[in-house]
Amino acid sequence: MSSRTFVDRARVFVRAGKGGNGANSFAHDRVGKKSWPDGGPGGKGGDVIFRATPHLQTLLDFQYRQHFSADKGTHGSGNQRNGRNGFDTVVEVPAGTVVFSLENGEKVLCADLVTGGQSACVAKGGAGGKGNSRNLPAEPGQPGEERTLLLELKLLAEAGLIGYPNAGKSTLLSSISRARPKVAEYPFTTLIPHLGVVETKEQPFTVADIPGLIKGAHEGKGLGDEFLRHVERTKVLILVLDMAATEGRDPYEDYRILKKELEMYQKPLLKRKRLVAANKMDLPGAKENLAKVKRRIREKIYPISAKEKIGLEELIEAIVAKLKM
Ligand SMILES: Nc1nc2c(ncn2[C@@H]2O[C@H](COP(=O)(O)OP(=O)(O)OP(=O)(O)O)[C@@H](O)[C@H]2O)c(=O)[nH]1
Ligand SMILES: [Mg+2]
Repeated sequence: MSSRTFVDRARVFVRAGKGGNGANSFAHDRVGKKSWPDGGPGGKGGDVIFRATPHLQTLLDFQYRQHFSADKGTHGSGNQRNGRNGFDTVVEVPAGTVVFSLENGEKVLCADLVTGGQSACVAKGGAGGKGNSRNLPAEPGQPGEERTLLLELKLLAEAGLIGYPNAGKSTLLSSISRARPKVAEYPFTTLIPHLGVVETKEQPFTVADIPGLIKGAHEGKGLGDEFLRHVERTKVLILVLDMAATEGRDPYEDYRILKKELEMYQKPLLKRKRLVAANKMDLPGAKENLAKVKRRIREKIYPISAKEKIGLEELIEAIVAKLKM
């Protein structure tokens, strides 16, 4: 997917159907001497329903269509006949879409549609009005709910790659899966998240490669940190360090800053199961740096070369083990 077709935010307007009016009707006997009320109730207005589908990966369609409304209920009629209920409008959204409604400028969580098939009513159709058959005046149908909704897509991956730009995240994803994100020797090559499936005999799993993080990302530096939302749902994070320090930074400092940025984005991300991958071990200086870093980091570190495909099996095994925990 290109950065033009991957869209992970949208604003839409939904309006449910109005309920049909209750009928104001009178029945008469044959000779026309007696009459009695017999108005039936109006039908209920249709709901607007959002349903998650695994077949969509982007909110792109909502750039072209933002208004969704449901059918109205029809009016009741004489002889106590009910109006017909309005048809619901079902809108498909990608699995992983979080729906917020905007109420007085505040974002209120409305639904979290995580798995395919899951659905939520985002605007309820108005009730039909009662007819006059109860010896009370007929009532009009109620209006359907109307809302402004904000949609946010959070990708569903089991593992997420976190690292500085150029650390080799996209190279790693392409070495362990069939995904082919762009790889280049300049920072911020990856602008949108990419997903790949790692086919292991035991347990295939999905990995998300996201844009690089830098110091101050939580203040908007670099590409900012908002794409971290795509790893919010992962079970394991893989911190990818450039152990050869090809850009002159200290790999231990990178580790510290990445953790800090995770914490600043959302504290629980720091508690997420995690692995450290020391990348670019094929380059000079990497071994020495690894030895230094090992003295300062208590976590187990997996030395790899994403480019030369070294150490990847051990890393994959470790990810599977964490996923099973
Ligand atoms: N020698 C060597 N080079 C690597 C290795 N992994 C990645 N590279 C190189 O490092 C550069 C950056 O790789 P990418 O995979 O694009 O890095 P990234 O982390 O995805 O970068 P952003 O998308 O900018 O965040 C490319 O020139 C890769 O060829 C490795 O294990 N060894
Ligand atoms: Mg990349």
